[in-house]
Amino acid sequence: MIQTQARIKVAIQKNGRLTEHCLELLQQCGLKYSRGRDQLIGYGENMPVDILLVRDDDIPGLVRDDVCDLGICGFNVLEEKRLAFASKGISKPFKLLQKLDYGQCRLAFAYPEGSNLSDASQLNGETIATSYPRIVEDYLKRHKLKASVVEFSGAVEIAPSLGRAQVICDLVSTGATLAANRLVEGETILQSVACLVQTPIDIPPEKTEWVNRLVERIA
Ligand code: PRT
Ligand code: ZN
Repeated sequence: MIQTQARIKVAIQKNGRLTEHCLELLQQCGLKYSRGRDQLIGYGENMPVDILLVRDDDIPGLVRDDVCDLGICGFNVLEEKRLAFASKGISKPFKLLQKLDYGQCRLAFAYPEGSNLSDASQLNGETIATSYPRIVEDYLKRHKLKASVVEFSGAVEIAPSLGRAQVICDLVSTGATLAANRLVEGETILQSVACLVQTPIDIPPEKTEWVNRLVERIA
């Protein structure tokens, strides 16, 4: 391992859809790392770069707080967290460096099959279930629609059959999950892909060379 005080930390998803892609990308950048079983840090052996494995939802905050220099997560998560930071008066919580070529999906409304709802313009007075309440509320505000938003942390597709909401807004890639839950896809409100972000805090000079090198290699 290269011994230096100035090790770069890159946060990636611990266990999910983006994990393998992120590890592969870092390996393609030439990074060799060692990681014990169940360890949440991979230590770079040939570069002063360590990998932190965390939940994707924690990545924007770790980058914003400069705990990690770089992070990779979905644009959907970044945008939801950006709006959360903005509501607390914190602007520019991270620098979006690059969109990557994996993790493609869209955040879209979906309506129960056979319902009289089929279009976002009909959303006034309805209840929408989503894991992305801030993005949905922002959309409603921009389109001057008044609907209630109820937050689900997962399995959003079940909300209409539970009677909890008439409409959902969730991530879609193939559409198979919507079909299996007898939901019909509507408007896309956000296109998403995995993104590389950097802390908004100035990178100290002893780290800049390796941060730049890594960012260039990823590009
Ligand atoms: O544990 P952790 O919090 O880290 O993981 P997570 O469960 O929040 O995220 P994970 O691993 O499911 O997804 C990570 C990221 O992958 C997301 O934030 C997106 O940026 C991206 N991604 C790409 C997707 C999908 N495609 C996707 N299809 N994330 C989720 N889905 C889900 C969707 O929510 C729905 O339940 O897959 C289902 C729909 O898929 P289709 O193919 O049936 O349409
Ligand atoms: Zn998550």
